[in-house]
Amino acid sequence: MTPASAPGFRRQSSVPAAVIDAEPEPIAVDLDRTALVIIDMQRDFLEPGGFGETLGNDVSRLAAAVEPCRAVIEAARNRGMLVVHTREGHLPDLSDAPPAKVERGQPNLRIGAPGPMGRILIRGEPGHDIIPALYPVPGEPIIDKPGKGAFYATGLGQLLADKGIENLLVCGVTTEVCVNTTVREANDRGYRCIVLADCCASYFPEFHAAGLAMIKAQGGIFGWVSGSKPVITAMATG
Ligand code: C5J
Repeated sequence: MTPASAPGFRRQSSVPAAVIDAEPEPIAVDLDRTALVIIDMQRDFLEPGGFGETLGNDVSRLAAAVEPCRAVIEAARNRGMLVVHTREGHLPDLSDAPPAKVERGQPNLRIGAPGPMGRILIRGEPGHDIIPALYPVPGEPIIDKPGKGAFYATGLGQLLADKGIENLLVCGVTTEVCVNTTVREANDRGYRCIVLADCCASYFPEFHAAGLAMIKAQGGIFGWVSGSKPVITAMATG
């Protein structure tokens, strides 16, 4: 990318409205320029019979994030904050799925194979959709993404630019895969990313912990780590 086509970096608006308790240190943000991004809270990852389980994972490990996500989404809606949902998945003909991604594991358990909730990780199938407890309300954008990061091959960057967003509150699954990838993409694009620890989850508790530790290490190398309660408090008062 040439400098002329590089994105314009967002500067913090002059009067940050709220301070969110976070690690490695509290962060002041203008909540009017902040979006809540819920990553891949899909049936394929959270429910038995989906992609997560076909990979051999214990999907019950992701359940802990559902109620904190629900509470933060409710607070964001009450405040009028932009809430964006993402879904990982592919077109029915797999034309957007790299063979290197598809050709892993047993053929009957791969992306596109039939499963109890339809074809695994395919757009339009029941398993691809967001779990009922966190279902978007009309008007909330849903970003369908073929990759792990929410910016790659999607309209997310344009959507956020159009809305004047500078900061992202990031929730979802899994902490070390799609949450981490999205935060790294967003950080490079100039967004302040605050990851809500209890609103994220992994099939591997040690990867959840490491995924959060990586973000906040070295003075917050990719972003900040907070939780649902400090963020809800900030939304109510900021
Ligand atoms: C994975 C995701 N883990 N949403 N996807 O394959 O993290």
